[in-house]
Amino acid sequence: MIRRRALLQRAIALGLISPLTACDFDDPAHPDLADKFLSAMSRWNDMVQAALFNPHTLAPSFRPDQITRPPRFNAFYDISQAPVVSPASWRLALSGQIADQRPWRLDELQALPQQSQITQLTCVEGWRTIGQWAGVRLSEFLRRVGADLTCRYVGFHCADGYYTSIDMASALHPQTILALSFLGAPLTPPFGAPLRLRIPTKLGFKNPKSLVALSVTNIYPGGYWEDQGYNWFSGS
Ligand SMILES: Nc1nc2c(c(=O)[nH]1)N[C@H]1C(S)=C(S)[C@@H](COP(=O)(O)O)O[C@H]1N2
Ligand SMILES: [Mo]
Repeated sequence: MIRRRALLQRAIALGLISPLTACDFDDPAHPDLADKFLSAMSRWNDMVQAALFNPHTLAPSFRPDQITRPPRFNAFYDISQAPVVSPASWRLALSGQIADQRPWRLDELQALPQQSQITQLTCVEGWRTIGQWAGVRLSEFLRRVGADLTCRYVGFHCADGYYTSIDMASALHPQTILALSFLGAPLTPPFGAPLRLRIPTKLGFKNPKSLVALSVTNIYPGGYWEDQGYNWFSGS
């Protein structure tokens, strides 16, 4: 809060906002001012969150009896509209700063070492579910394909057109996995079949389902909700 106030005061001193009253944010002469200010604050917030991020701090784990049943679905559409992907023809496309960009098949991912976790998924809408996901550590996958781990972003695209991106430090976190299964069985279509990102250090919308493409890049990839104003880092 102190850093935010300092930023605000600097902005006023620079004449970026003047005079500072709530009404001026709605000034019809400057319709984008509030939006621009808030998105600048959100980007500032990203920097602070990234600086505070501890790559060794684990998100809480839960006991099997704490798992939420049935699991709760969420997407930008109704559950009946969830994409159904054929596992046999599915491929994960790779692009950006990755040495080996050969697309990956499902059986190849299944053959890699799997990590299981019972963690909580928290949606910005204000609900949480506890589930058990298993899959390949993203850090392990990125090393295997020769990704440039000094890049800033890992971006994801999904079968339903959804997309999002995360910072490299969070991508390399030990609990960040490319999940293939839920409760010991392969993922089902509404919950991200055949492959989803599971990242318990970030909010639900940073957990893209039904992945079709992954990229490693220094160009800010944004995201479906992020581009509509949700805070990009959205993590701990
Ligand atoms: N492909 C895709 N992934 C997505 C979404 C989506 O609309 N499409 N919604 C996100 C949001 S907002 C949440 S809260 C979680 C919900 O995951 P769940 O359905 O497994 O609970 O998925 C995230 N991943
Ligand atoms: Mo969400």
